Amino acid sequence: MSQTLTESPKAGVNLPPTVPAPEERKGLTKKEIAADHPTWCPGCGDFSVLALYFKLIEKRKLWHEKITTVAGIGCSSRFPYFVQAHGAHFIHGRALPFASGISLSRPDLHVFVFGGDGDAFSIGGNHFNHTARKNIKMTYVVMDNWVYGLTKKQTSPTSPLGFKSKTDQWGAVDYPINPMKQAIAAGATFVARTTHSNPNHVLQMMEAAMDHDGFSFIECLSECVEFYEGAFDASNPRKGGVFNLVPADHDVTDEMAAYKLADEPFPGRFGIFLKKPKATKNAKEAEIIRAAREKVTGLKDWQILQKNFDRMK
Ligand SMILES: Cc1ncc(C[n+]2csc(CCOP(=O)(O)OP(=O)(O)O)c2C)c(N)n1
Ligand code: SF4
Ligand SMILES: [Mg+2]
Repeated sequence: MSQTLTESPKAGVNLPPTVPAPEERKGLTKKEIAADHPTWCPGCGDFSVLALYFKLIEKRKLWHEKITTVAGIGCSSRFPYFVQAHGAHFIHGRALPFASGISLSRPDLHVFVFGGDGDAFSIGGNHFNHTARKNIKMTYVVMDNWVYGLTKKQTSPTSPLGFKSKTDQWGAVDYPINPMKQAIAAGATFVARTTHSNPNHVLQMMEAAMDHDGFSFIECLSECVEFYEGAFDASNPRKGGVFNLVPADHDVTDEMAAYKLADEPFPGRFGIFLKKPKATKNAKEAEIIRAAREKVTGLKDWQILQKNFDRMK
């Protein structure tokens, strides 16, 4: 479902008279979509991701009632608090099942999920795999800072070996997961990588993800200046690092080629690694519902119930 939302499914029919007709309706401005003042530490990478989400909403003329912003728990997961639209700050690691319900029941909405590396790959790791394999339409942005920020510096599943934290005083000994490999292997149909330090690129990736019909995943490096300062310097040209794009001749439908890109050592590549068409669970469920409804066309509710009881005899 493309989200160039310049029209309402109820265009001109059920809108209350105070709401202008769709053609007169202007897109939201940042001022209208920004809610509370973000409570992140000054300099946190998450500010950049939020600002670009506002920009996306402005640019693509998404209206309040067409956006759902969902998150779990963590610094990054505070995201929905700061967006003046419908959304949910849900249980730690459980943002994806909650968002799946929204996506499957309201195909007219675009569902955005934001969260951290702990939320996505520790406690929520199971849900990540299953949402990806089901190809449920939504955009999931993991703001990866390689640490648990909210709980003040524990090792996360993406922390590199040797990272000293409150849970690994002598340095992390567990091998980190690679979010891009994980997403590709789990069956995500859109997999991209970006970094908070390149705003234009973040916006580009979010737009492309939003337009993808399926589960779109973005790993966005987002520095925790409090507990992992300098983690991503090697990917930031302003800090002496390199920002290498996915090669122009990369075939985004080639899963093996995407996996190879994901295997490059840090700072790796930035851009769209994988994008392939595949039927969504949304489309499959819609078909099941359509076929079930067809079977009972013209029947009254009590006749449908009677049919069910007859079948149980
Ligand atoms: C069920 C449950 N377990 C543990 C916690 C404690 N907790 C809150 S946030 C968090 C991890 C946050 O790390 P991450 O998801 O990477 O987000 P960040 O703060 O780094 O953005 C943990 C362990 C919790 N709130 N609920
Ligand atoms: S603790 Fe880290 S992740 Fe959390 S708001 Fe501060 S800088 Fe950002
Ligand atoms: Mg984190």
